[in-house]
Amino acid sequence: MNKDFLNLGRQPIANSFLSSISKKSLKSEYFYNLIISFNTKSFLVSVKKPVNPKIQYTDKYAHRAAESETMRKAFRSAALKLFKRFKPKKIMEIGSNDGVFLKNFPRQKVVGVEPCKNLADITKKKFTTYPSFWNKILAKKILKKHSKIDLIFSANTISHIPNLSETFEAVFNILSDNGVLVIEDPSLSSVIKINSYDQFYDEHVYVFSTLAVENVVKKYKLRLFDVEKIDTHGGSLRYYICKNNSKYKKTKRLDLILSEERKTGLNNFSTFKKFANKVKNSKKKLVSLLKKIKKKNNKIISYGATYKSTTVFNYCKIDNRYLHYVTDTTLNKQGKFTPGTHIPIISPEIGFNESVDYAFLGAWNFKKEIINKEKKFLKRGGKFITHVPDIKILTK
Ligand code: JHZ
Repeated sequence: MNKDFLNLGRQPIANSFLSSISKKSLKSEYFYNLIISFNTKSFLVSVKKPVNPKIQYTDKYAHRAAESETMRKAFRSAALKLFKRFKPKKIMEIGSNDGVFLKNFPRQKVVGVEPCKNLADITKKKFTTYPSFWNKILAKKILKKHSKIDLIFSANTISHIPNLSETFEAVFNILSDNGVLVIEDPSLSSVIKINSYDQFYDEHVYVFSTLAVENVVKKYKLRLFDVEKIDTHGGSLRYYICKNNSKYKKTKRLDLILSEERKTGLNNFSTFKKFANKVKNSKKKLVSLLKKIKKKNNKIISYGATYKSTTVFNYCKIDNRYLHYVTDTTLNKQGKFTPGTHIPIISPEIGFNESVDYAFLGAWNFKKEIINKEKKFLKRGGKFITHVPDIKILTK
């Protein structure tokens, strides 16, 4: 049974950065209600009514995984580690984005799957890329040209696909007998612990726990045999999944993480009700802090036009009454406006200057990288504001 625990209100598509805020374009802006539910049987946490993927993953898709140094390094080290452990002959990535993971392997060994045409167009020059959604029809098509796959990697993508049966059945069909599916996604345990409610938005149809992944894959003749904690995106998990009859044994760290999650209460609805109360408090505190700063005539901007901040801004109703603009290094976000709240997005070269007093860390998951890069800002008295894990002002 699905039980709702969090209502984040009326939200736009997190990646629908607007090119203009003319009456016409505002009229066509799409909104939906972002309600989060918990399944008392499988322990799966999901968006109650997922948005149609066809309006999310278009040829204007904004996110570039290679945009941060942290992620470039993380994907390189994942690639080397997985290659050493599984020695795959054929590697496929579901959601290959700008190729930041697959570019670490020889091109003849890899296949990319990427439904956003603008991204697939970039990588098809470097390796075979199918510009399609992942499903059984595509798996069949790939198998006509390639051998079965020994390593399927998918970072921040499986949690985005509403239809889990289609996803895992297609994986089963294309995976070699001792092949491994490796999934990385933000961990539910971290979301609860650090109150990062902004990990909930339209694309994150699921925020997985190990408990839920173990239950879900069982239905598709697959088996979770290992899991690993990783630092990315504020705390993620890397799940290792194989076919039921394959050679891999369940690891000790999987048992350990499963029991940690039971202790955290990820199998218990009351945990999520408590979390929802913390989220409401976080909203109150953030808005009151911004109001206080504005009263003193200080200039506040936001650092990083993340999808996550779409949730924060729309849930807390933060618009350009509070924030002058948002800075972001991604070229195709610059010159646009934030979804739902319509705050201008500009490049850091232009916007991150002497006039800024406070910067809200939209990209809080890159706090270390950003603080390291923006020492001058802090030195001259500039301050960062973060809402994770608590509302806090960060000074030098
Ligand atoms: P970042 C996206 O979410 C979408 P977002 C997606 N659904 C998902 O699951 C996660 O990624 C993984 C900018 N930036 O990675 C670059 C600076 O401007 O937290 C990015 O636009 N300066 C697929 O959008 C944004 O911030 C910097 O110094 O929440 C970060 O976005 C740095 C480090 C980043 O993901």
